[in-house]
Amino acid sequence: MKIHLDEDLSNDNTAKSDFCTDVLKGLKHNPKKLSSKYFYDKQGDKLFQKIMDMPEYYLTNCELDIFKNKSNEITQNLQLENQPFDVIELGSGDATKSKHLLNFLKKNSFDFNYMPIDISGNILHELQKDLATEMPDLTVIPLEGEYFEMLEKVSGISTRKKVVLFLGANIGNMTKKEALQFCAEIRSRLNAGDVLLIGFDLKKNPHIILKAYNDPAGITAAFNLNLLTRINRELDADFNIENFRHYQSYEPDSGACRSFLISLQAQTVNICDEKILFDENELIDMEVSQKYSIEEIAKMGQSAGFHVVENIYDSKKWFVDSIWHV
Ligand code: AVJ
Repeated sequence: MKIHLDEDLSNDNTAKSDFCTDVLKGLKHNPKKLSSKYFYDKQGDKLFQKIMDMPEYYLTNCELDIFKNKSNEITQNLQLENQPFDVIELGSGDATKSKHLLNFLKKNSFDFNYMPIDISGNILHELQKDLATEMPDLTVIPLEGEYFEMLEKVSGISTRKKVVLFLGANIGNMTKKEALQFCAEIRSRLNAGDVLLIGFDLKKNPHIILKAYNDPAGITAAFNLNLLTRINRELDADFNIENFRHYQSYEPDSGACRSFLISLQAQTVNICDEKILFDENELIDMEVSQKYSIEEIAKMGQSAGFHVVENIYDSKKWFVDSIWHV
């Protein structure tokens, strides 16, 4: 049985004006900032794919290593017993990693449905097609929309135990404070017995981290600059991409790996019928990719109201999927 529940939650005009409001608000802020959640248009998806294929970008392979080789260990820590459950994945994308766990669970005859949540209806559609051939026995219930809204929706259609996956170190794009709020927000939508499995990139040799985001081929730079191109196209703006340059930093003590764009000259940019002034060398704060220690992860889980049950590492111990129970 396949149920399709996605719906168009926003028409194009409100989406455009929300984007506009957000961009203008960010660029009027001091220091200027743009949200990395807007990186992922069609070209941005392609560039992120290229990033994941770079030898320097170790994160994907580390987490894939965990799901390929430790799905058994993960399963043992989900306290599944004999009850049916829902595997809910926040930001599933093409589910490259989680597929290994889903396969393991199916092979071991667990009774569960898979509910991928993503803001890209396109990606969900592809995933659904893909899973229909690869895992025909799996019931897939795709949910298109914002994480929290879709979590509420799940509670409306199912009362089964929830196993929530939030992979890929996507939590790294939040500041530590935002990340804690986010986890507490998830916690408030879960019940006793539910589980959150969350992927964190760990603090490690700072050279390794910086190289993953400061690649010599300039793919990460293109990924950042692509947001200006997107703003030009979607918000009738006139950024001259050549007048901006990517700068990456990593602070080993705080664990913040940060992307900036530097304005190479004093310039004015028109966006949504407004003028935004840039000084020479003025920065746009583009993205944080926060790295954590195991202690910081444990503290965050507890502060958000979870029991931190287990940490599953890749073979290099560079990445962790942390399992938290309610
Ligand atoms: C998708 C948020 C995990 O921060 O590592 C990769 C995005 N940015 N290179 C990350 C990203 C630059 C990525 N996440």
